[in-house]
Amino acid sequence: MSSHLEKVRALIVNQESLLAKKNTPADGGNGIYQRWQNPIITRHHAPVAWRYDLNESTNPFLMERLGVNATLNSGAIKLNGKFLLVVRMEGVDRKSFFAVAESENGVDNFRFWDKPVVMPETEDPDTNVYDMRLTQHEDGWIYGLFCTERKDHTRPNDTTAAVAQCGIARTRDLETWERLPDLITHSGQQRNVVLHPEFVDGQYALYTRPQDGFISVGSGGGIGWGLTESMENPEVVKEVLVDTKEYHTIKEVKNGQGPAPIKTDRGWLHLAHGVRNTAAGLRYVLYMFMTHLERPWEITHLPGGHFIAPEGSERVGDVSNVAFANGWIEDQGNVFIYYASSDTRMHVATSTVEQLVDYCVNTPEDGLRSAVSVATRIQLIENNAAVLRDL
Ligand code: M1P
Repeated sequence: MSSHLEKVRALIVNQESLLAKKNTPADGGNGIYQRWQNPIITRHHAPVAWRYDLNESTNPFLMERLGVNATLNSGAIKLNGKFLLVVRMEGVDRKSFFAVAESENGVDNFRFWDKPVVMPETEDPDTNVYDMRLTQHEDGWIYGLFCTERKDHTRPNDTTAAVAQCGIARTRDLETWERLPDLITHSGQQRNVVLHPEFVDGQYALYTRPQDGFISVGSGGGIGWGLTESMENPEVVKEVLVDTKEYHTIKEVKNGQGPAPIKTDRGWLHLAHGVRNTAAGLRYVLYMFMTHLERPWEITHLPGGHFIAPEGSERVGDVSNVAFANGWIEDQGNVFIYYASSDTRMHVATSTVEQLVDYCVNTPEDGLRSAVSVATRIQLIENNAAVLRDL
C-alpha cells in the first residue's frame, strides 16, 4: 500500500510527463498550414492542486474535488518573449473561467500560471464568462473582450433562457485586470466581439456579431463592424456588416470573427468561424478572409470553403464536430493558430503570413452553385495538364 504522499507524488509525476511531452508536426499537410500531432492543452494539463484536495486529513481517498471538464477557446498573445494563452477552462460544474498558460515555443510544454485569472465583475454579476479575444491596442493596453452570459430575466420560468453580451477588461500583464463596462450595442445580444488593434477615424473599432437570440442569430447575424469613442463607456451606435451568412455555404447558419486580425502589407488577415446545419447537428469550421488596410470593414479577398475543419479525433467531444479559434500569434512572419476541437481541447497549427496571404488572394471564392464549382475545378485540371505532361 502506498502512502498518501506517494499517491500525491504519483499524480504530480504523471502530470509532469504530460507537460514535458514534445510536440511534432503531424504527418501530411496541405501547403497552407501544418497541424501538430498532440493537443497542446487538455483538461489533464490543469494543475493537480487546482483539482485535488491534497490534504490527507480532509481527503483520505485523494478524490478529485473540483474536476476540470474542458480546456478550449483560448485568446493568445506573445508577451515578454512567451507564448501566452488565456484558456477558457470549464469546471465540471459547467462554469467557465480564464487561466493563463505559458510556453516558450508556442507548440508544446504549456504550463498554467499559479492561479486562474480573477476577473473583476460589473454591478451585474456574470453567470458565465468565456472565449476571450486579446488585442494589443495601439493605445498601450491589452484588451480582453469576452462573452458574459446571464440569465434572461424577461423569461423567469425558462431555466435555459440566457443573454449573451460583450464583457471587456484591460491589462498590461494578464495578471491584473481592470473590468470596464459591458459593450452597449443596439442589437439584441452579442457574442464573438473583437477589438481591432488600431484606431479608425480616431475611434476604437469593433467586430461584432449581432444576434436575436442566445444560440440563434435569427434573421440578422454576420460579422459586424462598429466604432466607439471610448472603451471606458463603450457604445456602438451603428453596426455595418463585414461578412454576411450565406445560403449553402460553410456559414449558412451563422459566423463570427475569431481573433483580432493580423496586419500585412496586402491588407488585414482575418480568421473566423462559420456554422452550418446537418442531420447530426451544427458543424463549426474555420475560414479566412482579408480586408482593406485603410477600410478594415471592407472584404478584399474571401477564399471559398473552410480553412480548418475538425478532423479525426478532433471531431468528437462535448460539442462534437466543432473547430473554433479565438487566438493566433504572429511572430516574425510565422503564425501560430490556436484552435479548439469539439469544445474540449486546444490544438495548434502553424503557417506563415506569406502562405496565409497567398491562400486568401489565390483561392477561388465560393461560386455558390455546383456548376460554378465544376467549372472552377475543370479550369484547375486543365491548367495542371502541362505540368503533368512534363513529369
Ligand atoms: O459550441 C460551439 C461554439 O458555440 C458558440 O459559438 P457561436 O456563438 O458562434 O455559436 C460559443 O458558445 C462557443 O464558445 C462554442 O465553442
